[in-house]
Amino acid sequence: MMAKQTHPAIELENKYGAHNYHPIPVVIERGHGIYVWDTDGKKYFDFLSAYSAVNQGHCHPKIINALTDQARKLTLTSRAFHNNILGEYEKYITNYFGYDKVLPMNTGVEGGETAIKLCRKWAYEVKGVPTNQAKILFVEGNFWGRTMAAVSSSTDPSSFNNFGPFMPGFEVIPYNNIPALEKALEDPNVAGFMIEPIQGEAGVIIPNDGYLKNAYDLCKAKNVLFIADEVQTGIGRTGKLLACDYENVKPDILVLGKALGGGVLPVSAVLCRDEIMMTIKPGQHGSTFGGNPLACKVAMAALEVIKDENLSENSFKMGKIFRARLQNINSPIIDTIRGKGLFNAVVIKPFSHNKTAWDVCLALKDNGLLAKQTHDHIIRFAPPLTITEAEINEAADIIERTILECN
Ligand code: IF1
Repeated sequence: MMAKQTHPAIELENKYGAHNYHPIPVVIERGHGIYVWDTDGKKYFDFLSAYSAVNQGHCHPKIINALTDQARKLTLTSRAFHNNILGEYEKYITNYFGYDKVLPMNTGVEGGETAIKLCRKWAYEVKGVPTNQAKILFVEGNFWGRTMAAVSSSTDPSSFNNFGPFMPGFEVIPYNNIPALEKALEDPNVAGFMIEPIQGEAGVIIPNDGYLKNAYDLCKAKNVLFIADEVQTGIGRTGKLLACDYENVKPDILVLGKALGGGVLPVSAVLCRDEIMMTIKPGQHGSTFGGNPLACKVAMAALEVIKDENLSENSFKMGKIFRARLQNINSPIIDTIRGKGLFNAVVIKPFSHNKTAWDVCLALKDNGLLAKQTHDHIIRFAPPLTITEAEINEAADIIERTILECN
């Protein structure tokens, strides 16, 4: 049997690129809608959606047209000057989500960093916390990016190990644990509580019904800002526009990213009321590309697609069908199935028949479906929200066949 040749593209990555990822061995060349094709022309269901950054599907025509039309006119002015697009976008997105103002950034983690800076500034200048004493609460299993502040709040050694020293003023409490939050909120210097409404990287961890509302109410009672990191759960992924909508919780600070860029550009946004946002004065925060006219046009198209194509509702409906199909798979290697909308995960019994989630993902790839494991034994399944009932059933057939083959 000929040894499998390493694809030239992978050889180049291995030789010239940092080894900071361990990708599934597939080389994608084209994407459209819920599908991607490799360099041999093999077609795959994309069941990762670039970690929920491609909710609208690959190369959505409306989004691509917005990108190319604007790219021919004006792409970047910096914020040293005004442009004719930013104000229109700021009005659009603040009305879309119901907030006074938006601070536009680029990546999700920049959104998180911006939220923390706003929270600290508000703590000192509005709440009256003594300078440099503000504390921000995070929860175990959180993931909000790879910057030093983000890894300073992490409980995952692969995120923080040997990257110290870490950012002070952060405290980590158990997720989905109201008594732990109550206790932490006894400290008058707590300024904010930042959480993912459903934890993504931790493996689609869904808190108990009522947790978000209870946590929000406890924060309100203590004049602490409730900061929702909806970078991955937002923009329709969980079957509502925002995961916080399931409990009618309106975060004091909302962080968006990923699918806000329609799968074509990094676009993030931090939304909040004037009392918080106006604590940052000219020259105190920003970014070269934040709010650039190209990103603004793409983001407006990305949000229009979510609304015009009812993708949050479709996510809800298709998610129910998908989980029902998974629950029907009679396999000894499936431990748990969980999810909301099209944000789902299958927990593989650790080391069942010495099959790991990685092995299952390799077999899924061979059968025409791309997914990626997280934490060794959890496989996330998150297709673009445009998927139809026929397509979700076809994909479920592949997943069922593959899991039964792995038994
Ligand atoms: C990687 C994980 C997911 C996020 C939430 C903020 C950010 C992310 C809830 C930061 C980013 C990405 C990062 C990417 C892979 C992916 C990921 F596996 F790393 F953890 F989705 F779960 N808040 N998540 O999930 O956004 O700065 O990346 O734009 O680092 O490999 P970003």
